[in-house]
Amino acid sequence: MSDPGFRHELDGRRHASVDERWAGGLPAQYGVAPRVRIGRDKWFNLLWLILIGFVLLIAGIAVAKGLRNIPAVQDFIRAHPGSSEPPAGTPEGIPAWLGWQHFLNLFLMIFIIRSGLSVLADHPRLYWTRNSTPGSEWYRMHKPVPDDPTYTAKADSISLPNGVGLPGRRHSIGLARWWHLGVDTLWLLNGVVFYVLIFTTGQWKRLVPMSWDVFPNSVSVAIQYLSLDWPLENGWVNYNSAQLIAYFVTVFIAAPAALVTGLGMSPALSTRFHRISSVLSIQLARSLHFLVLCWFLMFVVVHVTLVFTTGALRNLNHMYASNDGGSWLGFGVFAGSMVLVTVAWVAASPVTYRYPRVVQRIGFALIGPAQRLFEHIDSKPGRYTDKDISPFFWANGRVPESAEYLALQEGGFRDYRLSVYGLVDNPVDLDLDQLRAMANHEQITQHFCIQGWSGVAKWGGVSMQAVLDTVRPRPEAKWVVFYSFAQGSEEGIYYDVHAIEQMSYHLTMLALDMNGEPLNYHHGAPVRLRNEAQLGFKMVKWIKGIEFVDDFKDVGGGLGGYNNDHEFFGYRQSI
Ligand SMILES: Nc1nc2c(c(=O)[nH]1)N[C@H]1C(S)=C(S)[C@@H](COP(=O)(O)O)O[C@H]1N2
Ligand SMILES: [Mo]
Repeated sequence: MSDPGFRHELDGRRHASVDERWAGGLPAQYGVAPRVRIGRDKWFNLLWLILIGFVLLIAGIAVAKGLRNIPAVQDFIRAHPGSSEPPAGTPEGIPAWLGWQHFLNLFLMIFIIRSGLSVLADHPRLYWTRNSTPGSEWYRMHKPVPDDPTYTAKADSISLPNGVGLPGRRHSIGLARWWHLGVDTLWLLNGVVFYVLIFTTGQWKRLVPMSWDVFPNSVSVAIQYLSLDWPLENGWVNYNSAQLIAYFVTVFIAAPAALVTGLGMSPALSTRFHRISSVLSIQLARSLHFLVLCWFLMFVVVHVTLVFTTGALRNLNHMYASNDGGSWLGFGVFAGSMVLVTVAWVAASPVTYRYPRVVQRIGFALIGPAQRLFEHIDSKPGRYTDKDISPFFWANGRVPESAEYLALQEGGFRDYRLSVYGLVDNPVDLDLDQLRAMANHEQITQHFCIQGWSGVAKWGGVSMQAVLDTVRPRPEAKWVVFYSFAQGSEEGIYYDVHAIEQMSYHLTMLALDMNGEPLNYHHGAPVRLRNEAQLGFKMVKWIKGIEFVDDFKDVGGGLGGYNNDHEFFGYRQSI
């Protein structure tokens, strides 16, 4: 075949660090204070909550103090002093393993929360439905979306300061995700060990409410705390009812909900398990995931405040020295652990910028097995119908500007040829008429961008299986490379590599039409890929060539895609 291929148009470099010039050297773009939509188009700035919360606290204290002068309330508090009797056989005290797990949990959650905020900042809007229509979000921390068809989802991402986000900079979603998903696996592991140990040692009895009187008791605790006349506590033996409910919700509701809502954003799982994904859409999952974060943040603030105001030394001895004494030992251990936390907190961003490939490798070692596993799940057709098609579909990426492409576009793509070559028995150059003459394949599916937005569209064109049947890949062909007319964010053309296994999936196709019209310029004219088991960045737009290879280490930077070479993404992105 005469075609020399497209590899020479790729950028052969791969980035090893993040500096000022990285990702086109785009300046940081900061968003606005978080706000929530009220009604149609009024926005409430959440910073007001600090003031409102303070006022409510003062008012609550006044009310509670008043209540305690009422004889009926005094009777109520006498009848419900604040805690239920612990069930028989409840162990006393906090064992050392629990202290260790508590610390590990706290330590890991810092990085999960920071990187999670960075992920959110990449599409700083939350929606209740799977359509990510500008203006329909219930939460945003960015200005309204401008009415401009060339505005991309990438341009809409914002930066977070280094110490807040992880890594904190614009377009570093790849690194944010390695942190988030990698540390998640450690956190889940810690959680599994915790579950096993609490159920084998009976410690669970201290965390699970066993009688209905936790409710009146927790009301009583709230009145006592708010009236600033606090009950006598003995957390070594038994938690008060409000504490019990808070711990129960955190351990048995919030933590599992974080996992379930996290997995609800996976393209591979969502396109396979329709029953679940029709209820838990990616955007609902994302919104709930955010609310779980809000719970954890609220919990941390109240928990830490109360630890320090209700007998700090004794409380710290419980969790950090497993004893019930009043010495400074627990405080010492706690202070030492905080030094570790501070060093890790401060170092995380600069270390990530200096050694992004190390972060990527560790992240992949941790979450890679799950990503590989989910990749083997063939997507299931038939989830969506015409009425599900999203009214708005974000566009992303850098449009093609080469003379080569513009000339083809000028001629209505009459001279367009799709070269399919490499390790195949029958390499072909297909024009659009030939592609359209192949069996028509149509699907209505949901797109999952790595940034977090989604949209449903109807795609028409050719199933990848039909292309395989035409070119007949050789047994050595393991990977399929898709080359674009468009440049990536920096040097070289955009490309991405897919496992050959996924090319035969039900929902893998070359799309020529979107929602019944030929693809437009922004969405990838004349041909783009759809592989619904993967995230959006793998679906190359403006395709000019497809090459079958046995290995991708000699393609571009060798990491399996433009974003992997340049922005530290991964090549398996089923989650
Ligand atoms: N050539 C090329 N293809 C690309 C991109 C790109 O930057 N260049 N961006 C990807 C990303 S990140 C996404 S989310 C989808 C967006 O497709 P859409 O613009 O049709 O929504 O295209 C993918 N394909
Ligand atoms: Mo994307």
